[in-house]
Amino acid sequence: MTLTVQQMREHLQLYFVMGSLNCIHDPVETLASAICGGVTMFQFREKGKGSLLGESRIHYAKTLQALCKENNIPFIVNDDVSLSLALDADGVHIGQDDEDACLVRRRMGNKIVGISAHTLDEARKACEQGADYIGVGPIYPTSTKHDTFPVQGTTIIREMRAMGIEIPLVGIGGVTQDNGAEVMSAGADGIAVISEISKAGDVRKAAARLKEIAVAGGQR
Ligand code: TZP
Ligand code: IFP
Ligand code: MG
Repeated sequence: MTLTVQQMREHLQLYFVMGSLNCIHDPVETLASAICGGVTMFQFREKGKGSLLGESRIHYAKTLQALCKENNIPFIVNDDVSLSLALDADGVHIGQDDEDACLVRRRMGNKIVGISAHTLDEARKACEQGADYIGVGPIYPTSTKHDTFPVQGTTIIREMRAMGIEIPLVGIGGVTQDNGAEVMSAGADGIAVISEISKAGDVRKAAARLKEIAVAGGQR
């Protein structure tokens, strides 16, 4: 899958990140409902104490990947380049502490490589290293990830855009139906969420509402 920058921006509109531990409903049903609601990209982020391991992790990943494939939604693997390649996934998302980004770009060929960036310098470096998009956050307080960078608010997105960072960008961390519009108007191409979808009583409805917010807020 080789995407244009414009297609990348469109896929980022509503980026659903999920692990089985984040779900209050069955994870496969959660993703299916989220897709019905309109998510545009998916990240397999199966991590933490009690997450699936070994064969069951692979089987589960393949089930979610098949669901994404049927719906033309890029399936991105968090952290694990080898798993992404083994599954022939659409890409990988790496943080600043993961494998060297230039090496990851080489290993992934022209597949999607997303990088977490917390500062202007990290954003510039991610661009040089060949990232297809960056994830910026946490924008708001979140209880989903504990080892996060300090909360930055939407200012960091505005600053990156003002300083000429044009790369496709999503805001992540505590993004909800109430604040998603602020993330978009700061200059993001999309919003990335875990719990606002994975812990919603009505998953499809939550995703549909977030999608409307992302589409209405798109600036480029
Ligand atoms: N990276 C920065 S914040 C975060 C990740 C993976 C967690 C986002 O989860 P939520 O539930 O959408 O706040
Ligand atoms: N950003 C993103 C993304 N995913 C992560 N796992 C992360 C930061 C820590 F949504 F892809 F941008
Ligand atoms: Mg990581």
